[in-house]
Amino acid sequence: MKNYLLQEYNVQKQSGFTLVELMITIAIAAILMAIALPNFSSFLVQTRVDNEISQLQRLLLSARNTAINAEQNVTICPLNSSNTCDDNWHNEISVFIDIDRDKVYEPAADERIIIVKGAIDNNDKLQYGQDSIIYTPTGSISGGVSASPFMYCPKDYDDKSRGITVSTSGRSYVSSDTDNDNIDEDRSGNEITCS
Ligand SMILES: [Ca+2]
Ligand SMILES: [Ca+2]
Repeated sequence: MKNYLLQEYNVQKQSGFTLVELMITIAIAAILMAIALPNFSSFLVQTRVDNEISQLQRLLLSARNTAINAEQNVTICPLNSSNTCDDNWHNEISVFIDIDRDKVYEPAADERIIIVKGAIDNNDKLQYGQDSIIYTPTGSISGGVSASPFMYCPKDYDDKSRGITVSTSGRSYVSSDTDNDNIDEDRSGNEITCS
């Protein structure tokens, strides 16, 4: 009898998880997933926005540097199917030497493409108040800049929106969270929000 009890005890000891232990494990895993998943998606969105903003900043810098170094007018804009600037900034954005500053890319007139950035995520927004920015050989802007900055707003995460302000001197400034509330402001202190 004593041996039998001991044997039964051993069997139970060896069986690994009891049902209660298993349920607790699953419950903890479920809680961890519930905490981790939204953080993970938010991290992915943040990465996407940061990546797009740095690509756009690189595009603006290349446009300005090319204008200065090549001593040519350089236009940055989304080109439509007739190689003309339009304001669909969520599409591919091109930087090209625009000798006659007419916001039309004309390879036949020796104009050439410098760099192109791919279209953004379909559900996100990228807005700017003008259809183009034209850099002159001095590095400054011809034809003015939009009063509001470039604004990149990811779908469902408005607070993760970021922007770039281009000044008429040709310099550009990436937005930052100047008042530490986890939302980016432009240089004038206005929060970045798309319309
Ligand atoms: Ca042209
Ligand atoms: Ca802020």
